[in-house]
Parts: sequence; C-alpha cells; structure tokens
Amino acid sequence: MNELNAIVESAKAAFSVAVTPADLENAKAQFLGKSGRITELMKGMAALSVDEKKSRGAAINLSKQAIEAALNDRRQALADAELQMQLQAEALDVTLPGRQRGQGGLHPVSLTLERIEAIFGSMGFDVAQGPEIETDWFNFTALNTPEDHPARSMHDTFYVEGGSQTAPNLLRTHTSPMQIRYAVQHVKKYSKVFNSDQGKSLFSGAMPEIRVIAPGRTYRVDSDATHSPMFHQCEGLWVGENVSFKDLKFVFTDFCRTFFESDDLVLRFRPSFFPFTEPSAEIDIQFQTGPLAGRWLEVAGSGQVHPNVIRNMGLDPERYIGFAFGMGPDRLTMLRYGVNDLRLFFDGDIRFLSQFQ
Ligand code: 2NL
Repeated sequence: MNELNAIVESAKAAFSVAVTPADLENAKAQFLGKSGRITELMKGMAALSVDEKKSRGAAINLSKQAIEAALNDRRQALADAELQMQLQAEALDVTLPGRQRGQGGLHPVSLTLERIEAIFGSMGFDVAQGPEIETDWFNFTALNTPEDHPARSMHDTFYVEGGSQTAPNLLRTHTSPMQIRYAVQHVKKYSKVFNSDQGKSLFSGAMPEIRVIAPGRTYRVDSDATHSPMFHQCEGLWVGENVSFKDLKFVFTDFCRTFFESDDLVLRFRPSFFPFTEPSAEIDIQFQTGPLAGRWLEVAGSGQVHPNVIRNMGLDPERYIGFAFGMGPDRLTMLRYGVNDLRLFFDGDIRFLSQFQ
C-alpha cells in the first residue's frame, strides 16, 4: 500500500507542476496511459491468485480514482486560471468618460427659416418649396414684370442653359414663382374648367383661401458686405374673397412680435412700388428696447396682389383679392442675433457657426 500511496503522491505532484493543458495530459499519461504506472500495476496482477486479485485490484482502483480526482481538480484549476487571465486581459473600465463626438447643429439662417415656418404655420399658412431653376414666365412674366424691367437684365439675373430664346431658364431671383406654382395647383384642384391659357378662363367659383409661405434660396448678380449672389427669401401669400390690407398688417405685426420676442415692437407701412402689388408698402420695424431701439429697420416689402398676378394664378380678380409680402431671412437673422456682416453666414467658419448651438 505504501507503494500505491507513493504513486498517488507523485501523480499529485506531477499534476500540480503542470501549467498548460498539454503538460497535464502528458503527466496523466505517465500514470494512467497505456504504459503508465497504474496500468503497469494492473498488468502485473495476472499472476496473482483470485483472492489476491480481489484485494490488490480494489486497492489499485482506489489509487486510480484518487489520481483521476486529482487530475480533474487540476484540469478545473487550469481552466479557471485561463478564464481569469482572459477576463483580466479583456477588462473594460466602464467608468471612463465616453469619446466625445462633435454635435452638429443648424445654421443660424436655417434656425430663422424654421422659426418663420413655425410662426406662419400656427396662423394656418402652408409651406411651399420648389425649383431654384425657373422659367422666365414664373419668375417675371406671371408677376407682372415688364419685358424691359431692369431686374430682367443679365446684370441682375443669372441666366442658365435650357429653355428657349423667348422663354429662357434662370436662377429664381425671389421665391414668388413658387407661390404662383402653388396658387395655380390650388386653383386647379377646385376648378374643373381651369386651362393654362391664362386670362382666357378665369376661376370665379368658390374655393378655400390660399394661404402659403415660400421660403428658400434665391439668386441675384450682386456681391458685397450686404449682398450675396445666393441669399434667402421668404414670401407669403394670402388670397381669398375678403382679404384686406388690415389682415396683412395684423398678420405681419403678429409675426414680427413673435419672431423678435418683443410685444412692444412697432411697425410702419411706408408707400412703395413693386410690379406685382398695388398698392405696395415697405415694412419697417422699431424696437423700443435693446441695442437697436429707436431706429427704423426695413424688414419686408408687401402689398395687395396686382390684378394681373391674380389673373395669372387662374383667378378672377373681380372675385379674388389678397396680399403678399417678401422678406429676407438672412437680414432677419442679422437683426435677431446682432450680426453685422452678411458674409459670415456663408464663410462656413465653425467659430462663428458654433455660437448658435
Ligand atoms: C421685398 C419685396 C415682395 C411680394 C414680394 C408677391 C408674390 C406674389 C404676388 C405678389 Cl405670388 N407679390 N410677393 C410682394 C411684395 C413685396 O418682396 O423687398 N422682399 C425682400
């Protein structure tokens, strides 16, 4: 029995110095393998008597079981150690701060456009968006702008390829063409007889009012501290059977006071001229407090829609009347935030732009 105990002890010792699974399997082979020490002892039993076999066999089996138990313990210990190493190697410090990602934001002029859309939206105005490349009809002719008007010259308007000699394509110089498009669609929806020979069959039936704003990019041949060849415009149009100048004054006053968050803002409607409105008025505002207090600041043009323009929408000017206005979101943004150079909006300098986030 001493011999068996010695074998078990030396097996345990051999297992305990094994540091890899391969070491351990080699050590196992020395004791339990084909010519391992326990296996050799079993082979040696052949010559024993039946009684001796019984007791010797039982003793060898006990030793074999003890060795197998030690082997399993060591296997488990090596697996645990391996797992620990792996966990340690892959450890994450979940308390470390995350990697910061620069948060984007809207351009200040986009913020203004969103404000304008929200305010007019709350007053029941639809928002219409459309092409920046326009035809001469929608940009000028439909808006009662005469053939010889200086705005139509190549010094003021960017003409582009496409279109014809008599109907050239151009970059829209204001967003009014979109309002004409919107109005024509609106009238078509309610008039079965509308046809595009404007002036021939005008709609004088009943229809819901046209109430729309058209925000977007516009283009003119102009570039200095206060003019950019690309700039923004937002026009508004309200046409119905009973829409008057007092509605224009109410709507625009309400808009300005909400936009500039100033209840005591004062407005002034100053006589002016536009081909598409008659009568026409320039709209000035005056702050009562703050850095701009007391000065009259021009913010929009406006007027009652000219009968010829009403006609070009497919409507009978004897029944339909309305007003329109046009403003510059770039300039509104400058006034709201106290920006003094228009070009800052288009330089893309992150130091300037990040101040609006
Ligand atoms: C300005 C002047 C204005 C309009 C735009 C308009 C549109 C239609 C019919 C009639 Cl569809 N008028 N738009 C009217 C008056 C003035 O803008 O100085 N804008 C910055």
